Amino acid sequence: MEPFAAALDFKTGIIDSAQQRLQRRLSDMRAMYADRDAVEAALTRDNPLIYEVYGTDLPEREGQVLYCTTIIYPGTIGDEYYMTKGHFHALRDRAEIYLGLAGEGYLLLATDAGDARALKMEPGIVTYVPPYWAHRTINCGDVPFIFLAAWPGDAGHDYATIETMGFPKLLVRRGGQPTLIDNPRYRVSS
Ligand code: M6P
Ligand code: ZN
Repeated sequence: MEPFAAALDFKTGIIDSAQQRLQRRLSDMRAMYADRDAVEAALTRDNPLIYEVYGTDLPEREGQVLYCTTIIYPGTIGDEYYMTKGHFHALRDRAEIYLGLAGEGYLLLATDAGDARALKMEPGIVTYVPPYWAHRTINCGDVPFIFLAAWPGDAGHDYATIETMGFPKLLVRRGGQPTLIDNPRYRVSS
């Protein structure tokens, strides 16, 4: 492989040489929101774009470091903020780092045993996802929340566990403030 450089625009999250890796709309992640009535009501109006990911085409194998930017748009479904699907790594002992670039949000983490943490993210904050922790990012602000992520090339994404179990905690807007509450659907199969 040849070494390479890329330009990352901190304001938009776009990496000049990178492709758009994915775009997720509400219909792609309806099982992720706790308030199913709010999901269905929102989908009768439109199908909002929740987040986009830009990344470079690197081999997904041991020894590589993959990286991408994520742009989560502002909004809520019911009172739950727009967020990523969230995942464990398929190889559970693989870690990840995030760097906040624009906007504000939270990194929500959880273990299989039901432990949960929420870390505030904003420009210049680096957060660390240790091995064995599932992770999801959430936009709690009024502008796009943008961050850079880097993780081992062989980590892989396990979405199915989160799709069926959910996270132990939810971040919701209460009195205009981001508030962490217990997830009433945790471990209840969707
Ligand atoms: C971060 C990284 C990516 C991930 C993306 C979107 O940028 O963790 O690996 O794909 O967020 O999150 P998700 O895959 O959970 O939808
Ligand atoms: Zn990850």
